[in-house]
Amino acid sequence: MNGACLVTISVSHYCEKARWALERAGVPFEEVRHPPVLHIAHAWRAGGRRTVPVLVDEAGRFNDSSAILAHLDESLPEERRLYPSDPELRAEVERWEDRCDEVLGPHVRRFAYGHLLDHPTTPGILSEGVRSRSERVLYRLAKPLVHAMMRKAMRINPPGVARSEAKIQEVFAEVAERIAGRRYLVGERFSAADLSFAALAAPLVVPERYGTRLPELSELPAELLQRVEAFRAHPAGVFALRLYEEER
Ligand SMILES: N[C@@H](CCC(=O)N[C@@H](CS)C(=O)NCC(=O)O)C(=O)O
Repeated sequence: MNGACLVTISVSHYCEKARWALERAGVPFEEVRHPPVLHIAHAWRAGGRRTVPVLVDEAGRFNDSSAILAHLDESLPEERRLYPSDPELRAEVERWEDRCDEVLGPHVRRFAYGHLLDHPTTPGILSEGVRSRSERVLYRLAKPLVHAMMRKAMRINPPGVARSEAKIQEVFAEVAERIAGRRYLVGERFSAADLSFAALAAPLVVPERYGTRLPELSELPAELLQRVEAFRAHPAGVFALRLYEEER
């Protein structure tokens, strides 16, 4: 194998988490992007389950963003690692990472797609950087079906989107409380907790350095723009934007 391969849906914030960690670790890799739904066969083939990101490298196959971060950390010198060597601090980092992966991530995704799935910028963003011409064509032709499948799988409907917004507010409040008077979520330096929070919150605050194209603020529908502006002004949103400025 020549180097590492990251299988993604390019705009996915879990894929952004893995991409950020790979770039930060200085590991050369090739990103192979697929449109949603059409990604499933590739995710199964590469990682044995339907979700992306999947990293395939000489050491094996890693089919979860946290497993990818932990794997990359093993080959980094102590001072560049995302997980502290102190077991208690590490457990704390992993608790924040799990909270972001299991609660923030799915709710941000449903909230964002709830507002944007029918938006004119979405087809371009979901096929951004997809190399396979046949996949691009297939996505374009099957778009109504693909989007209907996404709606069903993520239960994207108005009450669901409202519940997701409330859950996001809950996690943002926890993060704001935690970072009051501190620079990072855990300990004195940037960790997997911070990276996970920033990457998984990114679609809400639209950082300039997101690793692939997000809609411009000026393109957002008014109702969503109003919420994005509020998230960007929230202490947890300010924290995510600072992490992107300083660490991405
Ligand atoms: N816990 C997983 C979650 C990954 C995940 O949910 N990926 C989404 C992309 S945002 C996905 O592949 N969804 C497509 C599907 O479930 O078919 C991780 O951290 O990697």
